[in-house]
Amino acid sequence: MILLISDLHLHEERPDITGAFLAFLQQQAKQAQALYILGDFFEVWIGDDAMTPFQRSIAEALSAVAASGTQIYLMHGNRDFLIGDDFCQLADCTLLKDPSLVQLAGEPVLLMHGDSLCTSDRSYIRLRRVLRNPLILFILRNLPLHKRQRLAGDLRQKSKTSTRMKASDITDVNAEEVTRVMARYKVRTLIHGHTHRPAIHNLADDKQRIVLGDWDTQGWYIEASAKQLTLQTLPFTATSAAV
Ligand code: LP5
Repeated sequence: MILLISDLHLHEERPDITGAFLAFLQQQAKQAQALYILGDFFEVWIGDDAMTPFQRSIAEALSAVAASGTQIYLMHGNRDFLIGDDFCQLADCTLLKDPSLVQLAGEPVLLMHGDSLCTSDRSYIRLRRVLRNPLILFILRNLPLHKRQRLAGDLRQKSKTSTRMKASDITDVNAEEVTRVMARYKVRTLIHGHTHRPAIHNLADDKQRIVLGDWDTQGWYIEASAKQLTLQTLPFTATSAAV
């Protein structure tokens, strides 16, 4: 069995989410062959050199699960694209490119964070292009810590203000972009997060787009068995239920 999660937005101020995730690691992930984390695992990440004790403890929890035999794969999200090799070494996980093709439930499945599919959100796509430019990434990684903290805070603030003004269809994925990407990678199934709109969308030609939900009042994960993919919820109290 393989598990996929996205958008936990882990941070110290949400011990309920952290607790649910640590329980998920013990109760579900330890039994899995692999765990895929599709971005925005942390609320914000400003560099491995700025890792807090809280973030370090999460890396150690992942590493303990990896030691029990579960392969852990991590994809960047729009909040934590500065996660680098030091974190991955500590967590014993492999950084996954966005997009990545993997074999799940007997077929090739495309995994993405999902932000790059939101092509109607022009100002975000422009910002993404700037922030993911290798030269800008190099500069950001080498800024003094206090400057990175201030920049991340400013960006969050601008993003909150700007997102409130955007129509709901602007911040969702663009249907044409989904069709284009799925055709390019020749897949019947696409899995992503980012939009916080968990659902299974049945598309033309027997294709499907499965959207993982963010962890807020409950958790979301996909369980991939040898034959099928199921989207499941995880109540923050105890056991999980299929939807
Ligand atoms: O995050 P979320 O889901 O709330 O909103 C996203 C888009 N916003 C973002 C920005 C992040 O929230 C902030 C990331 C901060 C931390 C990362 C580290 C940063 C590095 C700095 C330190 C080293 O991704 C939001 C989308 C929304 O998803 C839905 O898809 O709409 O996009 C925006 O709101 C962006 C605005 O539209 C444009 C804001 C312009 C800001 C211009 C500042 C330029 C600074 C350039 C710096 C080099």
